[in-house]
Amino acid sequence: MRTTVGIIGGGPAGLLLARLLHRTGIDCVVLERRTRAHVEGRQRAGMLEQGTVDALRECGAAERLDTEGMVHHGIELRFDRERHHIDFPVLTGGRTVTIYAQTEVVKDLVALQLAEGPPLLFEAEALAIERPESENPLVRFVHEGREESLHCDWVVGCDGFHGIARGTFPAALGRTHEHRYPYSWLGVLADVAPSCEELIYARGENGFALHSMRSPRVSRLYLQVPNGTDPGDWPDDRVWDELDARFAIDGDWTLRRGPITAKSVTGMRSHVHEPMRHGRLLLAGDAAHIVPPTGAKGLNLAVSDVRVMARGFTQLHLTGSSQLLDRYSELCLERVWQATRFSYDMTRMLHTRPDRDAFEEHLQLARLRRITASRPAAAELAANYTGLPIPL
Ligand code: RFL
Ligand code: PHB
Repeated sequence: MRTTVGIIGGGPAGLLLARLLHRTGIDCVVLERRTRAHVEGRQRAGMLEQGTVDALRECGAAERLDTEGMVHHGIELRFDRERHHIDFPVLTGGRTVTIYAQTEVVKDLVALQLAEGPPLLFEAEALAIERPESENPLVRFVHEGREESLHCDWVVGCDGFHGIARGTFPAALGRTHEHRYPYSWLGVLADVAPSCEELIYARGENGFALHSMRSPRVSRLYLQVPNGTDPGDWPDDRVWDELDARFAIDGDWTLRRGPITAKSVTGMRSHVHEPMRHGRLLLAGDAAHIVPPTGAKGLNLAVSDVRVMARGFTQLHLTGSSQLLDRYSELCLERVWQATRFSYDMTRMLHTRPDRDAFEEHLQLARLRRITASRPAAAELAANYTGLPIPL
């Protein structure tokens, strides 16, 4: 097989890149090691920045998003039994975010790609990337039990945190920065209408809790739990009781309870790999960087990476200039580090460390009070949450 751009990974990054390239007439092939059902069912992100929504719209992938996505004008911060609204349009000059599950973004992109191309192979696992420094790199992969080669002009690793692309960078040329957090998230899906119109980020006495949603009938909730927690130790009543305690305010508010349909625990880390390009191999999304989910940035960063990359490939295709592609890593990393900083700050401000002390707790509350009392401080949060500009 031969193609211009070989894409490893059919998550949001790989699928959107394929769509953007296809729209400008650049041929590509996507290799995805899992089944379609698995990729479409993976329960993950839910918050799309305005720029992410715009990108999906521009490539004709927002028909369902535009009818089913829930536009949010802010978030609520809860601490000290008080609730505070952060108004995004007022603080950012009109920006909003949209709640639309990653599962749905992926379903929409898969359906378009299977209908219109370019080729998307499921159960096609990339084993190795060869000659990334040359002008004709190749991907060796297994599909339907047969080993095959995909000859490319370029290879893009959109293969997530556990993929093979990042490991292909020579150790001496790459650098990894990592931070691990001493807590995890227990995430649940519940068949019950959301208890609020906006997302609630709560700093409770026993730790963080987040109220999100998937639809007018399905709630998505998260609880900070210790690393190594077994979801089996959290029967439904315990989950609801703890959520109740962490969201508690002085005043009227009720958390609606309903049947829990899924429960899982996710560890939290920050991870950045520099650079994001080596020869003709480029990385995008979780393959290059991971942020803790508190800032809701992971999927949005994956989208901004591939937007920059698609611009670069388009420039090369139309003008023969590789100027943008040559700056790909530098352009993306600027925004990646800003999102890494924001996600780290949000996480540290809202979670309780196992080695908590009174000094740290006072600082957390002082940060939260500053945000709710000072318009510039709130505007800074709103600008980061709704998404910093893409350097294009
Ligand atoms: P993905 O989604 O991991 O996709 C990578 C794909 O590559 C495939 N693959 C291979 N294919 C072929 N050959 C190989 N050798 C391969 N190795 C791997 C995998 O099967 C997979 O299909 O990465 P991508 O595309 O970069 O997308 C990134 C996002 O999925 C991720 O950043 C977000 O889900 C993070 N995230 C959130 N991001 C947001 O922007 N907003 C949120 O609200 C948000 N909430 C979350 C989140 C992530 C969470 N978890 C579970 C980590 C909430 C949670 C709980
Ligand atoms: C989600 O809806 O899954 C979600 C929303 C916001 C976050 C993290 C996860 O910060």
